[in-house]
Amino acid sequence: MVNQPIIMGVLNITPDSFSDGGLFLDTMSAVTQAQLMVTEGAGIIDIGGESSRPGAPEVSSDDELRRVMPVIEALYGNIDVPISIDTSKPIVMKEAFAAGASIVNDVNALRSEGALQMAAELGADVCLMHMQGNPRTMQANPTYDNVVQDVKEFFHERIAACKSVGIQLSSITIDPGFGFGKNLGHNIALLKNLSEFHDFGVSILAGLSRKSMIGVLLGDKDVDSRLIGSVTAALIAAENGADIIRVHDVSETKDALRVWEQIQNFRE
Ligand code: 7PJ
Repeated sequence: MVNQPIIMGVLNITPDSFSDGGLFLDTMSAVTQAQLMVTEGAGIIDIGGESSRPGAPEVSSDDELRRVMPVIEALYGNIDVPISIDTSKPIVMKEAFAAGASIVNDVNALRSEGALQMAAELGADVCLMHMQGNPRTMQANPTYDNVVQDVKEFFHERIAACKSVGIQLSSITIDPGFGFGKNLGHNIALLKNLSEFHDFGVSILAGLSRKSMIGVLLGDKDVDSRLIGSVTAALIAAENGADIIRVHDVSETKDALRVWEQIQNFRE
């Protein structure tokens, strides 16, 4: 029996996120959106206050906290799925956990000053995402010897770092970081070889939803026209062993995964 991956529903609380920017600034609409995603089948809600799209400006911890804290406080106790905080900053991790978050989703894989120690101190489940460079510059000229091997080496080092502070394998998820310092060929190689990341004995997360690689594969479709492409990519990630899939469009992705799971498990 295979189980369908868990859906992580994206809730961006930023004025400049590339797809739903500005829409959820209001706390109540963010809460409503999160509750809707849970009803539709999300098993985790991922809350982020720092856009990490290519070229995005840095956000201060004060601004990040101002964005995410009211939403976490309003959500905690009102949804029955874990809340993850999409941040690289230790202070944001700490405050978010005090308000009820239980997962750290860090696009910087706990490499920021103090982040590793904070995640350990909080007893957090962590998602370590691979990124080459930083969001300001990462898409300029991403370069790898062998993208799959290079990203695996990165996880080898980051998982060892987690173990050194007492974070156990069962608390770790890794994510190749589609679009984070990768060209189209890099992204496709990582998706086709996703199952290789199971070598580490940890869960795998894939985030492909509405990303520019989907737009490119569709002949430069803009972000509002990437739904079916995104669901297709989610299915391929499921087929290749993803345990968690991070998406904006929960209900549509859930339908695809339900069909996939039943077909996988059918025995003649
Ligand atoms: C990802 C993320 C991703 C993880 C963002 C967007 C850009 N966290 N945060 N994986 N992407 N773990 O929502 O497309 O791919 S921000």
